[in-house]
Amino acid sequence: MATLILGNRNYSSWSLRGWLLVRQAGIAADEVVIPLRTPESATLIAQHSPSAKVPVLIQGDVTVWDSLAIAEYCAEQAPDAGIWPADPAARAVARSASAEMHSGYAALRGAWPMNLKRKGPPLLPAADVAADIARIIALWSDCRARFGAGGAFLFGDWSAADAMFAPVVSRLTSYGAALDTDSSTYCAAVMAHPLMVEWSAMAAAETWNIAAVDAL
Ligand SMILES: N[C@@H](CCC(=O)N[C@@H](CS)C(=O)NCC(=O)O)C(=O)O
Repeated sequence: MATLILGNRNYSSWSLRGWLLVRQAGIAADEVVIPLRTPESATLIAQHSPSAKVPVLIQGDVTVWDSLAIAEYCAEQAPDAGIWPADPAARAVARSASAEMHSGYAALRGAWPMNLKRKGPPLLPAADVAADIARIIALWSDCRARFGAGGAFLFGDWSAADAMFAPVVSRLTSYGAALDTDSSTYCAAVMAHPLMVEWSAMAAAETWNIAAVDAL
């Protein structure tokens, strides 16, 4: 049995990615949830993670401590799980999109932290956040147009690219971003995916609160 170390499900965007990937791969894992932004968080996470960040997947003597690395590990462990699209061209674009997500959109991530339980009114994005959202929408539209015909997700069937963007989908949904019909339909499909529904229900049941995030 593997172990998956996660942050609070309501707030930990990177953890959501890791969890979606591990579940898609069908890797059986005990889950350890560490609440973020408490005085003990860093010490508790550092007991498992060389980077002191979550998510971390531990399987036997292998430790994988980054969500994109977890995607690749899951793809190797479960080659038939569809972690990456089967078509090489689609796969190359899916990896590019995932890497862009992994290292980009700092304005959006900073201004609109993930908060699945958010019930506040829609927020108007500042210019730098709006620019990130515009780029994301253009990227989604390109993936869907070129590779999405077989299903509701970026490359048709659910893949690592959808897992990587799932926290952004949650942010655009919970902060009420104005979206075109196609992006809105894609976001609804992601939020309705059974794994997202399962994660969201667990997030809703959490009692930890991060006041600074809840105030947004
Ligand atoms: N590049 C890492 C980033 C992970 C990351 O920044 N995780 C945040 C939580 S979402 C974290 O562990 N923060 C540590 C803390 O808040 O103490 C990944 O993709 O897994």
